[in-house]
Parts: sequence; C-alpha cells; structure tokens
Amino acid sequence: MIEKSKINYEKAVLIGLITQFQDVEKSNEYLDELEFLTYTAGGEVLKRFVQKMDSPNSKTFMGSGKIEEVREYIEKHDVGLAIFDDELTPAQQKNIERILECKIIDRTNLILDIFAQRAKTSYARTQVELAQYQYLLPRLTGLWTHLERQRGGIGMRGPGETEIETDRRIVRDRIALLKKKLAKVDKQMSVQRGNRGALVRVALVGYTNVGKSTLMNVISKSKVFAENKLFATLDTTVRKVVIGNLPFLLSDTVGFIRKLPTQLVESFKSTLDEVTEADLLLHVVDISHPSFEHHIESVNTILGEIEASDKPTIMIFNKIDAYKPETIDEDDLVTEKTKAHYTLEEWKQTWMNRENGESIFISALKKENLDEFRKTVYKKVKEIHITRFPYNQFLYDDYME
Ligand SMILES: Nc1nc2c(ncn2[C@@H]2O[C@H](COP(=O)(O)OP(=O)(O)OP(=O)(O)O)[C@@H](O)[C@H]2O)c(=O)[nH]1
Ligand SMILES: [Mg+2]
Repeated sequence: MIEKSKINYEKAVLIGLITQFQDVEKSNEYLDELEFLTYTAGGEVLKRFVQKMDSPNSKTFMGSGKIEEVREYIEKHDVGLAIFDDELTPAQQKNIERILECKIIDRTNLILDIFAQRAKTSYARTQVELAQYQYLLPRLTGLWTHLERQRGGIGMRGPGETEIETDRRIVRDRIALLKKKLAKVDKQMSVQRGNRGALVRVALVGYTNVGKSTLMNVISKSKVFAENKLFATLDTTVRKVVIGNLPFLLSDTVGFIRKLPTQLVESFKSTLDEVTEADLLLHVVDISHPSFEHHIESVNTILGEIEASDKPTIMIFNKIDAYKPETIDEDDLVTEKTKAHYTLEEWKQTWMNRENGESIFISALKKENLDEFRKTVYKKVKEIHITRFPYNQFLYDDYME
C-alpha cells in the first residue's frame, strides 16, 4: 500500500498566511521549512503565495482575489500541486480543488507522505499506515475521485489512492487491525528491551536534521543513515557504546518537527518508547539554524506529550562549525544587537547559566569538542550507573581524570 518511488521533482506552489498569531517573519520561517519538506518529498517549489488575513476564509482558506492569482499562476506554469502550511477542512479542500484543479495537500499530508517514502521496516510501515488511515478517516468524502488523471506522486502515496471510494467501516476495520499488529510487536519489543539488562540507557532526541544520526555514528562507530533531508531516520537504532570503561546503550530515533501531526505522535508512540524509557536524554540542537530556539521549544513540547519532560537532559549544540552570527559594522549605530548577533561564546554563557542541566557545544561532522562531549556524558552516565550497580563502583576508574 505504501509506495517507495523514485523521484522526479514535481512542480509545486506553497500557500501560507500572515495572521495575528503569525507575523511575516514567522510565516516566512514556516514556509522555509515547508519548502524543505517539499524538497524532501520530491517536489520543487516554484512560488510562494502569502496572504495577510485575520483568520482563514472558511470556504477557500485564502480570499477570492488571492486564489484567482494562484489559479492563473498554476495554469500558466503547469503546476500540479498546491501545498498549504495549515490543515484544511474537508470543505475547504474540496472547494479549493474545484477552483485550482490540481492536487491540494497540507503540511500534515506532506509529512505523512515523507514518512511513507522513508519507512523501511515493516514495523515503521505499519505505524505510518496507521497514521495515514487516521488522517484519512475524517476526510473520507470522495475528495479525489474527480482527479483521476492526477493520481500518483506527492500526497497520493498510501491509502488515499485506492480506498477513497470505500466506506469508512473498512478504514475503521483496517485501523483496528493495524493497532492489533502493532500491539503484538510492541510486546516483543518491550521484552527485548527488558532483556538488555540494567545498562544505563541514553537517547538522542531533537528536531529533524540536527545531526543526531551523525553524532550516533561518530560516538558508536556505527553506520546509521544520515543525510541532509528531513526525517532521514524513522526506525530506532540502539548501540552499545563504551566510553573509557563504562558501557551504556545509546539510541537514535525519529526527529521531531513543528506542527507534528498528532496521528504521527500517537502512531509512533512505541518507537518513542525508547525515549520515554531512557535514563538520560541528549537533546541535540542545530545551532547554525536561525530558528534553533523555536526548534528547542517544539522538541520540549513533544517531550511533554510523551511524558519525558523531567528526565535528566544534556543540551548538545551541534554544527558549531557552520554557525555564523550576523555582524554589525562598527560605524553602524542604527542596527540593534539581537540574538542573531550573538557569538558562540555568548550563547555558551547564556546556556551555561541555566539552572537545570548541562550544555555542550560540538561539531559532530568536524569532530570538534568531542572529548568534552564524552567527558560530560561519561560523568552523567556514571552517576546513574552507580545508583544501579553500587558494589561495582570500584570497577570503574575515572575516565581521563
Ligand atoms: N556543518 C555541519 N553539518 C552537520 C553536522 N552534523 C551533522 N551535519 C549534517 O546535517 C545533516 C543531517 O544530519 P543527520 O545526522 O541525518 O541528522 P538527524 O538529526 O539524524 O536527522 P533526521 O534523522 O532526519 O531527524 C547531514 O547533512 C549531516 O552531514 C555538523 O556538526 N556540522
Ligand atoms: Mg537521523
């Protein structure tokens, strides 16, 4: 049902709003991310359309003038795909589709589509399929039936393609079946985790594309797939790592993103168990990304949702090699200093002064500052290890001390 396809870049336009909750800057940031998502899914963005509105139009999302502008552009440039940054109601979707006569998808749909492309193991595929059906269920209104010729490609992978005409009951049955299937695997996995003994468990968490897998590879000398696209990792990998003379388990798992579809968080609950059950979290951040502070917030929100907020956490600021603060010329007396102008030193000061937890600044790619990373992780893991193996304490000489 889920299709892994070779990619011919599909022409797309993006549509977003500027509202009282979302100023120009924020809207731009979201669209940047949506463009990256589109690229990851195999699309090429030709143009962005942004409209300022108090709230979305209940019938067509955008106003009538704007949608006409989009329609003309789409027709002229032969675009087959319009991607909206926000979730559309089934009614909006239907109306817009009638006007634009192309495929209409929203951010959730796009993320689900990427997950469908990326899911490798049968376990991940089952989770994605479940999320897709849950997304589809309230939208089963024969949405795409008039788009026969447009089938295939972004947003059309998965259950949307064939099951539209069928009735909700079938989808509900399928959802129940998938849940049962997952529950069975969950049980096996939970037993597997139980068999790993009392070793300290450390989990890499963070926004997508921050370098979790790269760090995992450097630290554990393993070969986890890493690339400059979103959601390179869907399945969890666990490796035994030894620092000095201290063994522990390190896991690398799916990255987070803003507006992560709730269906996905739910479906991936068991993948995220690795995080929920970890003793220590390494929260990896891409400090070279202009919105890294927003990313931290989103990750913390999701950690809250899976009840993993109060775990001991070390903040790992990665990609310091790529960090470039904005500069102010000496004779420029107008520009005010903002966080965008902070040097790495200033960021370090800011984060080191926070009460809870530690922070380390590294480059996983250039292998910068990894000694400090190892030292800090070692110290923290040892603290936990000692509570578990109190009589073994003497076996562990201090590392590099
Ligand atoms: N400049 C720079 N790039 C890095 C660094 N670490 C990782 N990268 C790059 O960032 C991109 C994403 O790396 P991944 O390790 O796949 O990131 P991830 O967090 O596992 O991403 P997902 O699995 O997609 O959530 C790759 O192109 C890496 O080469 C770093 O320290 N500096
Ligand atoms: Mg990864």
